[in-house]
Amino acid sequence: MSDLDTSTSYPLHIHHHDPNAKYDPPQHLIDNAHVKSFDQYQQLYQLSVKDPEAFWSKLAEQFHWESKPTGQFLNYNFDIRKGPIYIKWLEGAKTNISYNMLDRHVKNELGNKVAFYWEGNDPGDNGKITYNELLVQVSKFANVLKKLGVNKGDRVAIYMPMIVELVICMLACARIGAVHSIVFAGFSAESLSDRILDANCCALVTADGVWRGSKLLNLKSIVDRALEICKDKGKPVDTCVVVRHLTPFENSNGVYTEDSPDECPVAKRPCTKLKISWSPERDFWWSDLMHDASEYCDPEWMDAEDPLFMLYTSGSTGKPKGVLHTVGGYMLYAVATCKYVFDLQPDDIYWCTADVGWITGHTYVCYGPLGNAVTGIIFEGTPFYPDAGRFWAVIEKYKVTKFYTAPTAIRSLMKFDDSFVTKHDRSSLKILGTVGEPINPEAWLWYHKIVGNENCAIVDTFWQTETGGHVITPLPAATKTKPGSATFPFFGIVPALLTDDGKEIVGPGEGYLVFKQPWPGIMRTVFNNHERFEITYFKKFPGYYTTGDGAKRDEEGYLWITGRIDDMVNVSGHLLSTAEVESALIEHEAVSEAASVSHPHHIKGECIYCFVTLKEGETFSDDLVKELTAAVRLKIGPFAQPDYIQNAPALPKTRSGKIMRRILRKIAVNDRDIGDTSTLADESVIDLLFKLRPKDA
Ligand code: 6R9
Repeated sequence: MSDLDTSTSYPLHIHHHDPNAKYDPPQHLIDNAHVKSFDQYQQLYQLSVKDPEAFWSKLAEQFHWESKPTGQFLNYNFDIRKGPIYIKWLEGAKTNISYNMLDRHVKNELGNKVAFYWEGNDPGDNGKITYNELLVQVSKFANVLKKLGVNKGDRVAIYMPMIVELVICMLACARIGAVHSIVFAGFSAESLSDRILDANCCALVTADGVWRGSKLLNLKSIVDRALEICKDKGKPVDTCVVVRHLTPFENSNGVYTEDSPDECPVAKRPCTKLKISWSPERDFWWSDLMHDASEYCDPEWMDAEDPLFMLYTSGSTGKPKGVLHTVGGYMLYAVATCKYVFDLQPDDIYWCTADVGWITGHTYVCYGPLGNAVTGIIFEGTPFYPDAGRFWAVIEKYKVTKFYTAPTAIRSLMKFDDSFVTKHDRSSLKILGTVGEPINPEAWLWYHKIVGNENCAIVDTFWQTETGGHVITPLPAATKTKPGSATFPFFGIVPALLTDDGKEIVGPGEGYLVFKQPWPGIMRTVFNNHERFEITYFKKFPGYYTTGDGAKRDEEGYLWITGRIDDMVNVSGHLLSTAEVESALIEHEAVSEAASVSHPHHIKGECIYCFVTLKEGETFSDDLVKELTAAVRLKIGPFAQPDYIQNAPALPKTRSGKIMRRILRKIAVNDRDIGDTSTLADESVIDLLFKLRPKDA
């Protein structure tokens, strides 16, 4: 049986509406759109794939380049049989992305435009920053970093909530040529330390704490534990910069105590009693460092192929991969995809709800909107706080025109009465985007009908940390959409569907989704492990970039992503490897073996279902389940918490000892139709495992 059988994982694709029903682009978008028709899309697309240089050099003209490319515009090898994989766009050209996000707009007299509105967790907490002000803050923090000894090429870890300082910090790194490595501030101390160690970061920037909904997170204490681990492993981090976000200004020795003044730095109201500890030789308050930093900082002119940032993504072996993106190509691609897919116009108020700790936040909260000089929103809160109408309240408050969120958020919000949506004025909305996982048609239709009032284009954007930006997506004024389909390739993308033995499927069919040639935003390597890059993405099908997703093409050429075909689980749009979860379980003293698989979940899309085999003499109990759940939360982070853990006295294995996850996926959903079991070493385990399924599963 082929790996492509994902039918058990994706019952969300229930097509009880006509799967070929098509939705026209809204008329109001067309007149002013960058791409006004499907014909125009096709013409531009043909140019983009036949003559990438002609297409991308035109788009590159809007940016400032300190000098021109010295070599070929595009130089690459995608075929591992011919030698090492490499991808180089505009090699030798010099630029700086922070200059292009900020100075360029200020020079074009856009300095007084709002770059970001900041909307805090509490509806009363908000702020804004203009392009002028952002340039000043970025320059100051760039000088701070230099003073702390951060040099071009050094890695800086960032572990921060959704506050403006997060974007300031990213751009400050980019300004001096340091490589930012952002770790989502929901990861545990252990995950954070793993990433700091792998990237060999010289400094860490964080904040004291953050409220997420009604939950308080003491980020500094997590950071303290992470840095403790780094020290224990012989690689101490000397510098930790802390943004004062929640704790009030200090008493005389700079440390907050229970009797410190009681005013929050974010808002004039009583502050959170957050206790933080301080290592004076290592820890610095952001505000102290910024106090006398100079407002001018010349950008470091970077080669287009110099690294810009790295971002960890789960790998199927369990160890996360440091995906590396470079300055020139990523800038071109982030800015172009954002412009075309959201059809950005000068007066847009653009809101991407993703956390900057994920790639969607990198590209579509920070670099994409800034590069297009639009006004964005940085949102610290959650969709449910103070109530399930928060998204729509924020849309009303700022008159948001382009909105981008995840299917998991849509599914969890559609459970509530529609009045949570409809009581807010959403007439400003024009385009609604989704990303992170396949969107089921029911959720798509609710988004279109209830949120969009049938007046907005829906863009279902398929892409990956590795692709840097959208790769399969509709264009809002050009593409007729079908609910659940990511439709057609973006400019420069040549998709193909392959059979298990690597043959291209022409016309309708289902197969492995691969890409045939590079686009500017594709990752360049796995940090410090180029071999892993080649093996993961270029080995299975030589000559192609392999996404790891399956897809099908219908009679009209529309592409429908069917989901991961490797051992990955997509929980609420966050990719996790099953191996990562298993290794957290196995660390528990009662566990001898563990296997985890994806299980469908009506809100999260997928969740984690675990099978654990206990050591001799151990007994399975509710308490043990609680402990194991806590172990995964602690090791990876709360979002990775399994929904089901079942007792498995034995696991179904092949004769060579490989766990047959395909069978475990069936058991997890109580599907007795398990297919071929001829390679199983012991068939009796199957019945036993069905019997031991948890009652609530
Ligand atoms: C941007 C992002 C990548 C994986 C990807 C795929 C899934 C993302 C999707 C989608 C169906 C969409 N995915 N967008 N599946 N339709 N519109 O999410 O990056 O965190 O690296 O995840 O997410 O499985 O391979 P990342």
